Amino acid sequence: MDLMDRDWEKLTQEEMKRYVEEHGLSRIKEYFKTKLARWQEVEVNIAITGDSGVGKSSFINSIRE
Ligand SMILES: Nc1nc2c(ncn2[C@@H]2O[C@H](COP(=O)(O)OP(=O)(O)O)[C@@H](O)[C@H]2O)c(=O)[nH]1
Ligand SMILES: [Mg+2]
Repeated sequence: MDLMDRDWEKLTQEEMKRYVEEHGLSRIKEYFKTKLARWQEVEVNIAITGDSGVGKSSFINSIRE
């Protein structure tokens, strides 16, 4: 486990503790539901590089909604 994992774990523990203190243990399911859905809101920038004709445009077109 590297330092970043530890930091993240500590932050998560503190956040969970705060949530339980505020909302009670019975609402913990909501906490995880919200927490696990957060990845959907994260903005991700992707760069595609490569030689001409290797399929960059096709790849970009296929992953676009
Ligand atoms: N066999 C194969 N051909 C592909 C694939 N992706 C793209 N191509 C073909 O490779 C050619 C070049 O693709 P393109 O997306 O224009 O490449 P770009 O120059 O990197 O943008 C096109 O004729 C595509 O149909 C693939 O995954 N497999
Ligand atoms: Mg292209």
